[in-house]
Amino acid sequence: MKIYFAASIRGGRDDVDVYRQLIDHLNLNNQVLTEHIGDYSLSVAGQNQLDDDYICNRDMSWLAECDLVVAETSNPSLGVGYELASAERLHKPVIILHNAKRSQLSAMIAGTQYFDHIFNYSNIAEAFQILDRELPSI
Ligand code: 6IA
Repeated sequence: MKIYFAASIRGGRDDVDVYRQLIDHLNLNNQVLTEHIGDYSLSVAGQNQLDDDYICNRDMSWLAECDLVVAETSNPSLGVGYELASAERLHKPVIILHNAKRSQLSAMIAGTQYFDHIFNYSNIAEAFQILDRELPSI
């Protein structure tokens, strides 16, 4: 299965270690199209020379191609919110992982009926368990 993993970049990179572990876990039996989200060297400051049009078009074409979107939403991100709304428009299955100890999920996501696979987790082992339980039924 091709998975579009979405998580914060310019919204803040505090959770990059969690993103890396989730991507590695998903990649065991799937293909994550957006592996760069877990790249430690991808800093907020290092983003400025990149062509935003190119990034946005490439990501939207990956989103159209994927079989599933997995979003880690604990660090609020405008880009992830846009990707989630785009996933709904494209009728893509979506799994949202949120660590409630870190933040409260936006009402615009929690209150959208399309997003009916929202899971709170408190540690990485729990997040792996949720993915292993949910992915086979996608
Ligand atoms: O608003 P944010 O930057 O936090 O939005 C993050 C989301 O937008 C992620 O889920 C990504 O899919 C997408 N995104 C934002 N910036 C990039 C990006 N920058 N590359 C790919 N997707 C991005 C350049 C990185 C590259 C040179 C390795």
